[in-house]
Amino acid sequence: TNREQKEKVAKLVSEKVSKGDVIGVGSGSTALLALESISKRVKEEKLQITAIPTSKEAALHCNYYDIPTTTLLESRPNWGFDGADEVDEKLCLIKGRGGALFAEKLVMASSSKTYILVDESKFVSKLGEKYAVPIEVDPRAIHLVESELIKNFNPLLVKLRMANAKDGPVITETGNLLMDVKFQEITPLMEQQVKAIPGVIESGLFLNYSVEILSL
Ligand code: DER
Repeated sequence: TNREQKEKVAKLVSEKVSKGDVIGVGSGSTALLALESISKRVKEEKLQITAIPTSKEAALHCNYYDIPTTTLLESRPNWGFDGADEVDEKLCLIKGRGGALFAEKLVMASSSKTYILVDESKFVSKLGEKYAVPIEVDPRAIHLVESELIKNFNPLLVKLRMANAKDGPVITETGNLLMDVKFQEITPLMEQQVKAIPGVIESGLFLNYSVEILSL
């Protein structure tokens, strides 16, 4: 089953842990399974690690598993792990379904290596074929960003991400909004082209990071 597969990958990650590591902890369900298996090893072998969580969700999970946390202000990860929505053969990723992409990219960019935990459903031949790309935007910029995206990329769809458990749009941990954009095509320069639009805080295009895929 999917859960067995995820547990296998999660176990793979816990073997990467060394005593004293500072580890970037990703967000999402697969990263949570990895954290669970890491916490078991930490307890058994008293490994004394510190986590840098990429969301309040991840921070709460570190707390639940008694893993001490720090932040990028005071520390820097030796390595990290995270999930992804899509992975292509050039190891380019789409992330951000969970809405934590700003901190996830910050922690990934700060780590020398990030293990990306994915089951086979995440592999694509063409990035963007399954998932829209989340773009985190300052609320004042949503109309500007929408018109710039349409002008520059002629996307198939641009949608403001609406909340389920509250009225109105999802508000991210940096206090911004998310637009989910279905692009016709994703090219190598698009991560920086999207970022260059005034008001864009971050995008879910992770096109050139030191990642190693741990797949099932
Ligand atoms: O939102 C994110 O970037 C998460 O890492 C997501 O892409 C993967 O979540 P999952 O492990 O629950 O599929």
